[in-house]
Amino acid sequence: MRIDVFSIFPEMIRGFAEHSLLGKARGNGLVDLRAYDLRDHAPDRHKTTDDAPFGGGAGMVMTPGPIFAAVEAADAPRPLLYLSPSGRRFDQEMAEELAGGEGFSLLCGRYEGVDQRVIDHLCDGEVSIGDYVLNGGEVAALVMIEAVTRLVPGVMGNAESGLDESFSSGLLEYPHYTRPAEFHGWSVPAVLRSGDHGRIERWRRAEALAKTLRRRPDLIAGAALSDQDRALLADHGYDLLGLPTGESAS
Ligand code: JCQ
Repeated sequence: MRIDVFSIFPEMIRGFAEHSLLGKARGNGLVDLRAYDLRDHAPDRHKTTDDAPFGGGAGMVMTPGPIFAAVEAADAPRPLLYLSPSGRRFDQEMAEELAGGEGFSLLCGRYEGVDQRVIDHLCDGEVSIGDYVLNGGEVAALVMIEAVTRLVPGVMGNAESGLDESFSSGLLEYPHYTRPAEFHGWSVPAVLRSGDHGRIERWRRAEALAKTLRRRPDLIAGAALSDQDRALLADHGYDLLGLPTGESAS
């Protein structure tokens, strides 16, 4: 998988890649991550990549010339996605789509963002990682790179640990415990030490369902609950509004 990133701070991308699981994946040849410096395509000796906005106002806007030149010189893989708070929300489904492809590219803006003609005539889409404002697209690009590359077979240390996690089922994760069985007076739920794998599986599913109902009821719509799930929730003291109905059965 090839990922090209266009930024005036390419060292942010390179540094992260070195100090993450991505380092190994790149060594394996599984991920080919390339970070380009937009300043290399600036027209002047001051390496200017921004200018004042037409129409006036505060802040600076990234000029289209260096961005078009950098993307064309790299022959960047498509889709080329621009990171900004105005984009389509990045989620696990988009990560899975990108992980299933041969590659993609990310454009990171700074200041007030890029000239609109870059978005309209060079990029294939605009993506947001959430409803907050960052100083530039680099951190958002790193979030996308990590979420996508960990889905590429062979990238994670443990190939299986990526599969059973939060969101692959459409639900939040069940709680995890390890030794010691009692810590500062807090015990691990007895069911997990029972050795009854059927009961453990049902308990975990019930916990995941109940937690999702309580914290993220919006996710339940897309999770396709079975009749067994409904029964499990009722058994564990929850109705479909996420409210406990009484005493919980373990
Ligand atoms: C990405 N969610 C937030 C890009 C303009 C300051 O205005 C801009 C900031 C950016 C950086 O990206 C984000 C972002 N997803 O802030 C364009």
